[in-house]
Amino acid sequence: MTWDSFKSLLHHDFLTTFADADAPVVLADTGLTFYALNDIKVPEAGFIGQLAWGAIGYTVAANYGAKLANDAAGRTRRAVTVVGDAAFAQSVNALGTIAQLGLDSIVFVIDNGVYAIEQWLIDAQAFAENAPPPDFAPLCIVPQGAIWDYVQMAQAFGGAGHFVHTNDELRTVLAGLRDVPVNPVTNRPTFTLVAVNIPSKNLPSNTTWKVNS
Ligand SMILES: Cc1ncc(C[n+]2csc(CCOP(=O)(O)OP(=O)(O)O)c2C)c(N)n1
Ligand SMILES: [Mg+2]
Repeated sequence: MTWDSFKSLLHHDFLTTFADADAPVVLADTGLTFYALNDIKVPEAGFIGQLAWGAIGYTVAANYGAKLANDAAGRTRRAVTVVGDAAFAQSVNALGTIAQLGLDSIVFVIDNGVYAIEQWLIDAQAFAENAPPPDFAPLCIVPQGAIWDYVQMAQAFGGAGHFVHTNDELRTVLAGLRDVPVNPVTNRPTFTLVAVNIPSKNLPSNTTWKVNS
């Protein structure tokens, strides 16, 4: 899988299956997630991203803020977060609140094992195919992804979880996202977490200009 294939499948196999009036709101966290998604085509008021503060991890909690605001305005729109693995590690507990509130949110965690945007900023050459080792600065490694079990974590917080490693697996999960899981305790809708494995060295095509070929 690549950032570009993820974006393409998310767009064509899920987002465009909605009418404009009930189109999901996409929240792109700070990191490569923002750069990968900042040219995605969405209906009006369908995208949240912010680089003013640039804090990582806000889109897990902002997910239910966006959902509740739309509900209050009488609009039925799902909130879809796309968040990097390091950013997600800052705010994972917000999943519990989404389950408690009974919301049908979706959270894609991009499991690339690195603070990719930091490496891209300090030395983008590490992303080149023939870059000499060490590939990434030690500070850019995200340990959580290797330790955490995203599927069990989703279940523990009261939602449903998937882990996809290929485009076909992602297609299958996207096709099932319309079936909102129900939490057995609250008997209400709950979130779906989808961990998406993308190689550390992969970049969205709109960021590769910084890597000398
Ligand atoms: C609260 C906070 N802590 C640290 C940073 C610095 N920072 C910016 S991007 C980033 C790494 C993001 O990594 P990840 O979420 O895995 O995204 P990727 O670029 O790998 O997709 C860090 C640590 C920040 N912006 N905000
Ligand atoms: Mg990352």
